[in-house]
Amino acid sequence: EAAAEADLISGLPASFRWGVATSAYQIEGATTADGRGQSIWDTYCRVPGMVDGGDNGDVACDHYHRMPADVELISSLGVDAYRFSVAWPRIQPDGRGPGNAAGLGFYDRLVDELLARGVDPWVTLYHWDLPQRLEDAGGWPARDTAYRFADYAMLVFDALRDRVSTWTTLNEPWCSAMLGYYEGRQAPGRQDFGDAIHAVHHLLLGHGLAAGRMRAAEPSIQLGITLNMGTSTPATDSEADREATRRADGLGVRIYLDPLLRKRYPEDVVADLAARGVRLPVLDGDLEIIGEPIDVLGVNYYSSHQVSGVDDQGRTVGDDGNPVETIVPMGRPVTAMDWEIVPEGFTELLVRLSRDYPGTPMVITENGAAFDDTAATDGVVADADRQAYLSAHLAAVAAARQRGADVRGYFAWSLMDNFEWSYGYAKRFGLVHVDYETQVRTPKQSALWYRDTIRRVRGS
Ligand code: PNW
Repeated sequence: EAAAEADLISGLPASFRWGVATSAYQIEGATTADGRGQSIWDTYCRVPGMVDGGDNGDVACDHYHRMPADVELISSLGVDAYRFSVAWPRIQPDGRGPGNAAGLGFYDRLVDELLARGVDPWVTLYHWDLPQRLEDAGGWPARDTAYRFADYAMLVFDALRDRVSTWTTLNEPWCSAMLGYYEGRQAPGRQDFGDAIHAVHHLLLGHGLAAGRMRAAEPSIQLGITLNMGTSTPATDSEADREATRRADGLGVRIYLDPLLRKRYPEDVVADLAARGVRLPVLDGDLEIIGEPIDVLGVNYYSSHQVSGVDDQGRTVGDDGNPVETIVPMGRPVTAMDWEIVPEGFTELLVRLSRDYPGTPMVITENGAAFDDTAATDGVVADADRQAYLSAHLAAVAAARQRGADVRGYFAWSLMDNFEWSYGYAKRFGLVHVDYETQVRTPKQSALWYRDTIRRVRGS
């Protein structure tokens, strides 16, 4: 198995881009330094019961104070690129107004450190840390937030555009909208389906407004958005299961990709929403803005799902009056997140995207796994499970390329263990182990394997 995977991985071209990824709130800490304002995650972490262990991002990996050493660590892995996000409340503490020079200064120095070591900076403008003031004014369900986002994007863009060529507007708008405003499992923890659907549209609008302004200022930039996606398959061939799968894919994948790449929302999704009494708040001209051409589609992949439209009582409509959509385990091994390990779902997703949405190159902007690592002993963290996960999924990417999917790069999630949102510090996704008592970083076996794999594929 490992040998077959290694063969596939060896077939990746020398031009394939390799990286590691993080996000601001998950690693930086220093949440009050240099005039940073409060974000919805600072607030959410303080609501009792929302985050495991009562954890928060106040200190995290203390990356804000350890950045040069962390860049050295990144460089030691031999990657081409580092994907990080900018914390909006460091740039605009209240979500509007002029840029905070001290906050911008941190990312300015980070970019310089990366470039000095030959690592290409990939900037993500929004990885979930909305300024709390904007949430108080309505958050993403409010249209104004899209315009605020575009203003913020231009502040960062103007500060870094002379050195940064690859820009991602949003990370995983599905999580922002659905987990944040419908399921309440992420900040700001609201639970209203209509609000979540309004958030979807305003996130996309914010992306389009920012993308249009960045492109107008600098036509040559590499511009993209990152979506989390998986393959949904019906649990059985029944009509109910096939319909539930269509709906899951509609709200998980097509409600984003159709407006972004075809300038329209999918008709079946619009009809499903109408049946639930909800409407996308589209104004004239919005789809033209959202459909601003992008150069790269960022794909985050962790798992795939088997979907059923029937609940455990045999019903197709639940107590809430909505059609049933349940996930039926496939009986695969799982990670520490309880997410099933389904590498072939990754291949299927990439091949399907390249067929349904041709012409847009893809980069894997996140892929990785949490496992219950043993603590670092004598400088060694033996994480064979993570290495096996990465190997299987890189091979899945290579297999998708052989079937015509235009995938140009891969970023492992994550550079180091960090604040895993509502799971706190208990879930470790890092290639590098972090001791949160001492902040000592120890590359795990998977990190060394990743470094050697990159070297081998490059042939250097
Ligand atoms: C992504 N889901 O989140 C995020 O981009 C990262 O910040 C995060 O650390 C990583 O994946 C691991 O969780 C997701 O429920 C959160 O399907 C939830 C889901 C998917 C991705």
